[in-house]
Amino acid sequence: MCGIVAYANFLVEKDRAFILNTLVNGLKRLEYRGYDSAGLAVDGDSPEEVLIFKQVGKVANLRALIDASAESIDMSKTFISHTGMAHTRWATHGQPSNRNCHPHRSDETNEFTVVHNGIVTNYKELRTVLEKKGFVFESDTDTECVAKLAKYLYDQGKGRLSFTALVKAVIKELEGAFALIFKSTQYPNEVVATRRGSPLLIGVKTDKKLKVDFVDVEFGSDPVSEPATELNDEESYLAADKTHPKMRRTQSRAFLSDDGQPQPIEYFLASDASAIIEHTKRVLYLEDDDIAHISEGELHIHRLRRDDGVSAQRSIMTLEMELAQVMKGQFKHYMQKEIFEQPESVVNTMRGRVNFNNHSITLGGLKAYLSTIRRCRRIVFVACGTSYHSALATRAIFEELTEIPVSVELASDFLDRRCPIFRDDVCVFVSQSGETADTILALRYCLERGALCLGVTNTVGSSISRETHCGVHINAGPEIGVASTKAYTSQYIALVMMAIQLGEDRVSMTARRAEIIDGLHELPRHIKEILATDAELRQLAQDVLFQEKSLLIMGRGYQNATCLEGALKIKEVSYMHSEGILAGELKHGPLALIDENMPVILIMTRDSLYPKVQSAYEQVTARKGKPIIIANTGDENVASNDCHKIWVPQTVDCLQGLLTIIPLQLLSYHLAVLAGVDVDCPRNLAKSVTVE
Ligand code: UD2
Ligand code: GLU
Ligand code: MG
Repeated sequence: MCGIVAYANFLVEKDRAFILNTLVNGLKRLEYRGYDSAGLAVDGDSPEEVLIFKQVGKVANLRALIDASAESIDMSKTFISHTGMAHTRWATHGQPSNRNCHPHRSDETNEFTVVHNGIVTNYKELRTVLEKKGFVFESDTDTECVAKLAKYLYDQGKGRLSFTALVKAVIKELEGAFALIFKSTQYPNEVVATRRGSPLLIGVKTDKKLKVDFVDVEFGSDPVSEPATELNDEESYLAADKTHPKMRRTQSRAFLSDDGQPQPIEYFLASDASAIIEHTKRVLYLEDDDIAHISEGELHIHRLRRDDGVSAQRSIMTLEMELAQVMKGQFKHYMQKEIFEQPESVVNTMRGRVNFNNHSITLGGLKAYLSTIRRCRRIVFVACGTSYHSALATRAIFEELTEIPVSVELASDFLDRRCPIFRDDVCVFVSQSGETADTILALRYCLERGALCLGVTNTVGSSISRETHCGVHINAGPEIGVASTKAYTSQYIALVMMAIQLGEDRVSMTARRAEIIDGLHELPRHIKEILATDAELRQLAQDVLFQEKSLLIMGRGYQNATCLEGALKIKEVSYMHSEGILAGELKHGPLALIDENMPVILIMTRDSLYPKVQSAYEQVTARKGKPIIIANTGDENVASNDCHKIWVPQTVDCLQGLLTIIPLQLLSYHLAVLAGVDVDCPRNLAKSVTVE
């Protein structure tokens, strides 16, 4: 989820200070993504030695740690060829701490070192197996098992596997998502990079012109699938692979020199282009299950499996973008980037927790507390702002699946009222940062009264995560834009998963739970469909809503929370007044606002309340209002209406709010851009509200 940088020089002499600087500066370029700790690995003075530096907090702290070691290590030592790698971490498994920092290693001699972005979901099983084999783990991370597994398989193969074959064997065992870089004292000056579901690219820097602008993918025979006995055969293919590397290699056409002699070259590997763009603009993006091997100046790309239908060439592209542009990728603002990240972030929230085949959910953080929670008198959600809306959005499904009374409280008001709280209450504190001051105060208040306290947060190691008895990390990755977008959808999903798990002892609701889990499965695809309508939404913002004074967003039932959250997005980033209105309340006041000039968005998706929302539509149009309707794709009744429409795919009622919020996030973003607002840092607001 966070940052990876690696650097390999071949026949280009560099000193240790330069190499360390290159890695640290690369990490600095990735700082904008957010992270909680940083680390790196470079060669020591002999080929058997690897130096690892790790530090919690900012990259500057890592820099300071390295500077402080300048006395004891020779910064001017030069390397003609070398590979080093670095990482910024956003903890998902294990607190942010020095021992959980990457790189992780196979053993005390640092034989294999690894940096990793993502989540290995089967790490527990791997860890158990490796512990049985005698490996002693040093961290709480999922990543460490990758380093240990590499060593285990290396030893199994009696050291005869090529680095590529070894990494192939490693990733065959991994489930989940990863971008990984491997370094090893067994393969000096070599590096292997691989990915599945997490981005990774390779920048190439050489004085020579590349012969061709692509690298051929090598589908050669797959050493790890050879029979195991092969491993023992001295003359085996594998032995030849390592001892006579040149015999087998076909040099990539791109790097062929005229005289066939090796040529000086540098490679920069990174999880995003901003880390390397200052060094080279020629980059190649790896595909899932590519295994890139850099050795002796050559780059070879292999596939995990042969004939899997993936293109046989990786093109080397020239990045034309300037640094500032690259930082946000194709996006102009973090808010926009984070909105568009949602097809992936929602998957990360579910990763390793949802089994779509047998329709079950396991939230590791709640396991030990399930029976206590099920016995509680009521569940009280406490949160502020967007997090409060995520609790509102899931209240009904919580009540339905658990049959426990649920209340949802704004933290400040909860404290003002000094709400009665008892030992048999379960209180759930929702906060993206885990540092929201009002929510923390409410948490301490409930702890004092003996309630069981749960946290739902995006930040491992945050105050709320630490001070609650148990909880769920939403694993949405760092969120930088002040207006919360991907954290909202991830919180929403985390709460739905929680409700499903709490209700799993109710046989009568098995089908309902299965239906919701199927809905969760479709979610990324549905979100992508909506994101694809962005241009239309921008047009709508420009033609219809921009420069209006006010905007009312109406809906009911499951969509009430969407109305409130949508209105919050619009006011916080575009400064336009906006109000979310429960459609059932229209005739009790808000209807007075309606005339032909008042902009209204009405959420009219197909659920049990559809007829009631239709009546709200009638009430509005009868007053000459012209609502923009958010409706389900294919709703002919809405299609025939003479009004602006925003289409969203239909899903299970309790998940529909995950989809209806997306066009509102996009509209608020476009309205903000049109109004010239600094979208990522709207006036008067802070990302994490740590004051009361
Ligand atoms: C957790 C651990 C992981 C491993 C795994 C075992 C972390 C961050 N994750 O992943 O290392 O042990 O379980 O299956 O270490 N928690 C709170 N308050 C909160 C959020 C979480 O107390 O606001 C607790 C939670 O009860 C659990 C731990 O923190 O004990 C980690 O929660 P998680 O959601 O990351 O859990 P999981 O199973 O994904
Ligand atoms: N899951 C790994 C960890 O918690 C990697 C997290 C990341 O992507 O930074 O250490
Ligand atoms: Mg805790």
